Amino acid sequence: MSPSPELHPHLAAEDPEVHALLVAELRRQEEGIELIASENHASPAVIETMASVFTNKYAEGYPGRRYYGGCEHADAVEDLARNRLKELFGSYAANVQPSSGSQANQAAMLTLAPPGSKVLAMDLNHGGHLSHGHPKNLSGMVWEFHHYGVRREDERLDYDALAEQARALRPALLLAGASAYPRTLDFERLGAIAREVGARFLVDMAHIAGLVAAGLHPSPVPHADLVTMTTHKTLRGPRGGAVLAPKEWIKQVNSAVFPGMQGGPLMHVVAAKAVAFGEALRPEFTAYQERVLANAAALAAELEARGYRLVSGGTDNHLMLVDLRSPGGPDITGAVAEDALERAGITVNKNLIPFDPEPPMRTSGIRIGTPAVTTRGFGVDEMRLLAAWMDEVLRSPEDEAVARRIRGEVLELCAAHPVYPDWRAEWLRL
Ligand code: DSN
Repeated sequence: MSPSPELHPHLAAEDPEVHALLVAELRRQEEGIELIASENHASPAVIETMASVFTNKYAEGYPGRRYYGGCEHADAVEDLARNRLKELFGSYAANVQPSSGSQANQAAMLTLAPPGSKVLAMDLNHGGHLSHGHPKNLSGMVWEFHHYGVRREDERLDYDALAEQARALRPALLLAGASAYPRTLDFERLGAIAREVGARFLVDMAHIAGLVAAGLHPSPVPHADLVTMTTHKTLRGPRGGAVLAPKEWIKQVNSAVFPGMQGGPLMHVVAAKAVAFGEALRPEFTAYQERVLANAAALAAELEARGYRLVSGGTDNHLMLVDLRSPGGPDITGAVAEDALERAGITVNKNLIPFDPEPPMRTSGIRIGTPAVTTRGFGVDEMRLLAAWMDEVLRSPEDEAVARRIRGEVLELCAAHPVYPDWRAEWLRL
């Protein structure tokens, strides 16, 4: 049956080409299992808010001090977003305008470290992030980055070695936060190291913001000068960034975001951030984050029971890194695994593991996260199924019959756990 145009009638009439792509993407998300650790499914309310007339509004400046007229509703919605975010994390102040996590990071770094100064951050090859000083990222061009990593023996951060490195380097800024580190970060210890060497301390909590909001990961707010985040990962809001600041830094942060980094904020996204932060303040959000953790622990245990080695021996948070090349595993690259799982309807990303001999486009590992599948209602029973399916595909990555059979099972499971039940029924007519 062809898709119904009812939910986007104007788009369907005006631009059937884009409408078809939108429908195809909805179908891909509905009918596939999303295990990319940095992705999630935002609520219909968040998505509706993004598709709104706030996109038309220029609002350079901040509430009460704009460079354009007609900002009264933009002011009100940005105030709502800021106040909800402050309440969520117990922060003195917040800036909700960064369009991405990278821009939030750049604004925070501009605030805390003069261009050209030394910054000590986690190595991308050990789970850090591109915007933490990769030479081809703006951060690596503007600041002098040095990197710390995990210990070879247990693949965990070595805080003593990090402290030694910081004492020798005397950086202007210590930056903590990761996109592929499955263990709890000790922000108290990291803050103490920064203070000891006279560095400012910035935490990028993009991946774990939802867990921190729910009180399930220690908060960096008491220990850091500034905290940045994205709003679309565990926090389950619209795609974007934000900065938390104490009284002493907020003026500089605001001017680093605008005019430092950006012009007019994306007001439709700021409004959607207000909606998402409102959702995160409800008790159901804490229960959701508890299930994210329970699912990650269950999936990790199931994979280990099937012979897979997990980097650092498991997970404390929403993600795990699977080493596919170690004894007991399928001995394939991350790239082969990503492709094979995709054909079976399971989406993951290939990921370097610490000390990986493979290049980033091949890798020895995959990263798996549970935020999105938990949003659609998967629980521990579904984690058992998932581990069994993944194991079968990964051990026969070229076998099209296996991929086809498991694709069928994935479709059935997804139909039992729709992401957007109304849209699925009315729009896809599934
Ligand atoms: N690239 C994102 C991730 O997948 O972790 C972080 O920005």
